[in-house]
Amino acid sequence: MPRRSIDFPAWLAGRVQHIETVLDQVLPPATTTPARLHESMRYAVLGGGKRVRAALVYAAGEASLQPGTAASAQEIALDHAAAAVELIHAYSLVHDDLPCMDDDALRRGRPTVHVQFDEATAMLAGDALQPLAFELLGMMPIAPALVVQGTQLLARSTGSLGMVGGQAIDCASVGCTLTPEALRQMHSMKTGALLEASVLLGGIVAGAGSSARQGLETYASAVGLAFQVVDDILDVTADTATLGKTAGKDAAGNKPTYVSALGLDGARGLLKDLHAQARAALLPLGPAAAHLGCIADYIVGRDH
Ligand code: GRG
Repeated sequence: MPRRSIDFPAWLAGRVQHIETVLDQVLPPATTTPARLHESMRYAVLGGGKRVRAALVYAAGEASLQPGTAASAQEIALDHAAAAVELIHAYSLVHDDLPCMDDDALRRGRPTVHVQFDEATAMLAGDALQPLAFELLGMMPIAPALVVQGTQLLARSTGSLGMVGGQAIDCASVGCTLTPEALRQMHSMKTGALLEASVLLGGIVAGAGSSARQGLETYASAVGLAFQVVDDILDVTADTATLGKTAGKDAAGNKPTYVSALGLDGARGLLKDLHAQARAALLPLGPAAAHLGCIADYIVGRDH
């Protein structure tokens, strides 16, 4: 696709600022009973984050917009969809950080929710963020058939056949060596499914036709996987102490990663291929998909 001259950093900063406002508005006020639960939900969601998933919703929406549809209704629906994927993402991070999972004390440079509040509150915060996401989808002011499609997509992508299933495989694989294919399946469910759903949700909300959806699907699956490959590369390149790690395990010697399965050069090669696949899939969508192309560049080139 010929690269349009666009100011992507300014677009992204604008979208990030916008979704922060939307999230602030859709979350219950910290003063509403039960106040501690609402405070913890707000803490989990509003504490920073790159907002990649929201940006994917907006960019896919732009790429798929159908002439003649009421712009304001579509904008509201995209806001709801973008907020929904960020709420689900926040819930997954809160639960992933719990002592029964990764037992992490820091997230986004601050104490994790169970450290800042307590374990039961963190569990409930995640539990409450998830239905709030689906409530937002249910309130999208677009054709009911599209609301149903979007809701089903997000439910499927985040359940046992998607994100939660991927997490279950990840938990079960601690201490094991996974083949590159098994690793791909685990990550495409655990991390890729929500990233993919973000792209497809943007397309659905904006009324994308079947050929546009096909391009979005190919783009989304390449970008979803690329995100995890970058994460694994960053784990190693940001930590020289990992040089002696065991094949198939992460820096802590526990979890399988792309670097441990393919080596650093192999992982970088895979990343290059995925980037090219994502870019090529956007060609039929034309210049309207420029921001999606830039997000692929951003994901591949990110350093945190
Ligand atoms: C516990 C239900 C449940 C699911 C957990 C996605 C997931 C499944 C856990 C996240 C664990 C993790 C750190 C995975 C690595 C890749 C990843 C999703 C990183 C965090 O996403 P970013 O970088 O985070 O988009 P920000 O903070 O920018 O939103």
